[in-house]
Amino acid sequence: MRAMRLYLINPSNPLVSIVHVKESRWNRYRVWKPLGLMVIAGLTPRDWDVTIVDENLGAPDYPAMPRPDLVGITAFTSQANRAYEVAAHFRGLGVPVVIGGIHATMCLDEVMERVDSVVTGEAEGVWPQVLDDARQGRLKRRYDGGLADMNAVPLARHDLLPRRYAFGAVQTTRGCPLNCTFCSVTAFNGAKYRQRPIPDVVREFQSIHEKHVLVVDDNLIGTRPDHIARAKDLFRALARANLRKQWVAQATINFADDEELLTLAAKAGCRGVFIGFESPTPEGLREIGKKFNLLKGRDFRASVRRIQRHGILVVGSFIIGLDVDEPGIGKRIADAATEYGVDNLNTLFLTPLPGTRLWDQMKADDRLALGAFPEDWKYYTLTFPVARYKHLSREDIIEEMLSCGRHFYSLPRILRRVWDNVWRRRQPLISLVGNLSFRGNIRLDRTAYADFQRHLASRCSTSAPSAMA
Ligand code: B12
Ligand code: SF4
Repeated sequence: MRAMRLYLINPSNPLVSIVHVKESRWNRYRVWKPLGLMVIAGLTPRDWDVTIVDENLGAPDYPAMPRPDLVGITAFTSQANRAYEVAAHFRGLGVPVVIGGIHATMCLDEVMERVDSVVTGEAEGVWPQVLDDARQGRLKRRYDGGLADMNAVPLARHDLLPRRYAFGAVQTTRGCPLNCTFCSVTAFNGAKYRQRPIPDVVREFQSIHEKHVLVVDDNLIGTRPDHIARAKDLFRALARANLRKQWVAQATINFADDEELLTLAAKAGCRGVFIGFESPTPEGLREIGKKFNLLKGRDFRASVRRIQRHGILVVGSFIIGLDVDEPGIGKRIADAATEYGVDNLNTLFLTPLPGTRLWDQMKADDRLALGAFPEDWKYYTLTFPVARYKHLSREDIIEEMLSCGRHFYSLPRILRRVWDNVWRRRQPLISLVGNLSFRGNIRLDRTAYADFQRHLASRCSTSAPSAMA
């Protein structure tokens, strides 16, 4: 049997500033590996000749590449347009195209019209069948992987990507019970927190050549005591394996509540954590359903300090554009993040993503300001105001976002943070790089917003009001 050739493609989204590596060299540290495709490659029998194409590293010359027998495309919502362009190119050559991932799952009908076959949900349970069917020329229109058995998650093929990334990537758990209104994770990966066997995770870490690794889990430590116990076991195993890796992860603020957990995480190589604070006000937290942050008596500053004392940097994430947000919210977020003492701040526009509770609500209330799909999906990056916000017009909310960046990333505030890290011997260099990278992006964001506004002005549909109030 001749080897079948498979291309697995991660489409770019030209509007996402984090992929503009050329404009800002700091952005090298913010381009991450397409782990989903590396897992699909890990599920693919070795008699297939697999190439992973990450368009974030530069547009490939597809016509100059050998003709594949099958193309698999992944896509977040924001990548859907480019995914369709790539699909059209290969279908034009008579090559069957399969698409999978979150957008395909949430917007099945739209996707079905543009590809030969769709895999919804997690692919572990169905991908071997897809390949067999493709080999026999009898691909079905749809396969549904549902939720995978975590024992069936293969080692991702870390060997298939070039060594140009700053970070490797690994996943240890899936699913989240918290189901925040704006987030797709519970809808896609389920409410049950599922964990991979620890030996698999250690082996996968060992196969990653980068020194720095992103643990992509949405919440590495989970929510319940048994989840925390598992996280501790994982950290002990990673420390025992003596990997000499430094990694960053996402967690909820309860990471700070257990000294033993923090000690073990640091010993295992944890150097940074992304924490979703989401809103500086209890009303905001209630609006989006982030119950964990509402815990009575929670002192965010003390929690952040406790994490940092273990040599772990904290990146705080906030959302702008909630119904409770009024003019002044940008500065308010910057001040709250400064008061909490986070090392970096990442603020995003409230964005209704398909499949979320927020999407259902905003769609029902006719609050999608950019609703010409699939064309408009490229703006669903959380870096453009795509909805109608209650108290902020489009111009207002952009100004609030810029004001937030200006306040948090003012040079005096950056220097104070970096000095604090020098003083406490806490990775001052990484802190400086991170702060300058975010500061550098403010200029790019300003240009992107101007283009966005021009684009909307040139569209007749912009006659609709841009804010509710
Ligand atoms: C790591 C990550 C990133 C990395 C991206 C790395 C990369 N290129 O993949 C970074 C930080 C760059 C990133 C950026 C963004 N992200 Co992000 N990200 C994640 C995160 C936390 C993990 C993704 C991951 O690696 N999962 C592990 C792999 C194994 O799972 P998977 O990709 O889902 O793949 C499985 C299936 O989907 C399926 N599958 C996937 N692709 C394919 C392809 C084929 C052919 C087949 C058959 C099957 C298949 O099989 C795989 C195995 O089961 C997810 C949350 C999550 N739980 O998924 C959010 C998530 C995907 N991100 C999200 C968003 C919104 C974004 C941004 C738009 C905004 C932002 N700033 O966060 C940007 C946009 C980037 C862009 N290019 O346009 C949303 C997407 C929602 C949506 N509808 O699109 C998610 C779900 C988070 C959320 N809170 O809702 N992200
Ligand atoms: S935002 Fe975080 S805590 Fe909330 S549902 Fe998504 S993954 Fe879970």
